[in-house]
Amino acid sequence: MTALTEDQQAIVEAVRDFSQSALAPHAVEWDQAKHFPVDVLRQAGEIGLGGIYATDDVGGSGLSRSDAVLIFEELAKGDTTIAAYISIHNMVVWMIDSFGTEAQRHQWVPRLTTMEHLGSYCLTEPDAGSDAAALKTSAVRDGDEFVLNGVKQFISGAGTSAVYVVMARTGGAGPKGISAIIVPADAAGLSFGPNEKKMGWNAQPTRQVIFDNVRVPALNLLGEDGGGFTIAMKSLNGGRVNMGACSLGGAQWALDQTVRYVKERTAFGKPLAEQQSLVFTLADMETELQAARGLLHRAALAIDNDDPDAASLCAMAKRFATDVSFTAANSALQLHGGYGYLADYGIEKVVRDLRVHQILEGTNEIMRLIVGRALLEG
Ligand code: FAD
Ligand code: 2MC
Repeated sequence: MTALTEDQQAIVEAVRDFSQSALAPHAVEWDQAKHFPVDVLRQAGEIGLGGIYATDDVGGSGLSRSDAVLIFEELAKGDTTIAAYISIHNMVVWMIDSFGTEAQRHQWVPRLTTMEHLGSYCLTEPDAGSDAAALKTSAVRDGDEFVLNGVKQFISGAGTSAVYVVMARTGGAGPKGISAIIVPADAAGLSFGPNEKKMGWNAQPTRQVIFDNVRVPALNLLGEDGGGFTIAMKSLNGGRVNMGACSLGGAQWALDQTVRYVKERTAFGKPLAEQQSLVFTLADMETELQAARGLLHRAALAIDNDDPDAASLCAMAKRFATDVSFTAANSALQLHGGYGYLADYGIEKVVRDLRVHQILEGTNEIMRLIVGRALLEG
């Protein structure tokens, strides 16, 4: 990774201020209370985090994906769960901003960029997760409306979000039969399952989104009929890099805590920092996090440059960053001994939060599938 520009340094400092003052002091409490801090998300919107790479005529910040990696690492140092939700919200905003008509962009995006309205990304179904192109939720054209039926599973922000971008089947089997449709929360026939009980990510809700003859105007079709799978995948490329950056931020925070801790904690008459085996662990953590940072920035640049190998690089970066960050966070817990296992220290929360990054936005097995296919086809 090259040195930051002056603008990037200013962005990092502003986001760090927000993350350390508005997120970090509350992260443990929100996790325990399973509280989704919508008011704090609105504050994030006020400093431009609701539309990080959306265009400015609809309130976006117009930043690059490379800037976004820096932003998500800083946010995640304060609260990995909230950082990750802000990434999902940005995926939704980017989809409407990039593939929407002028009318759609102006109708939906301005209230999303301020985060007055929150967004949810609806791809996964109870029977279609990794094999996303097998999704069954249908959207049938009836005059100037679509009628949606089906169930989306594990939807982040569901029940609180105002705007749902839903990948639904408007045509035949496979990816080309899928379209992206904007569904507002107040559409009749739309309902939500209970908030799932989870290992981590407790400060944001995860629910089913249920469509029972939900009618929306045909004008809510995003992009072309049959183009929804490609839109969803392009959005995921950026989401995967952001999720890697959220992992990195959480793990970097845990490493920083651990460096401090081993200097203070004594055992066998000297600080833990004088045990060479522990220093080697810290050195490996630092090395792997630096490698992840480099790969994430390489992948973000590939999106910024519209490189043909962007999807593969994003998959590599997501797989690598989420794996090494989870391992580093788990090592941080180990080096804190029994205290690492206590909620007050915040480390066990980061371990729980980072675990799911190896599963969502495409499991790390699917990331290997994407990289492997590109390698063999290239
Ligand atoms: P499956 O696809 O059933 O996979 C099960 C196992 O089999 C995995 O280990 C997988 O890697 C492996 N596997 C499957 N196929 C292959 C293969 N070909 N080769 C090798 N291994 C394979 N989805 C959304 O659309 N929007 C959201 O906002 C959202 N938020 C989420 C939040 C949370 C907390 C969670 C847990 C999930 C969320 N998801 C969301 C869904 C998430 O993307 C899926 O869980 C994920 O893609 C995996 O799908 P699955 O759970 O159906 O697992
Ligand atoms: N970027 C751009 N285009 C892509 C792409 C990507 N990353 N992945 C696939 N495509 C295109 C692909 O090029 C093809 O287009 P075309 O026919 O024009 O060449 C089309 O999409 C179909 O792709 P495949 O033929 O590769 O489809 P297949 O069904 O074999 O595999 C797979 C697709 C497995 C890569 C995809 O289903 C996948 O990514 N699965 C994981 C699902 C996932 O990531 N879910 C995350 C849900 S969101 C979430 O978890 C949140 C927390 C928000």
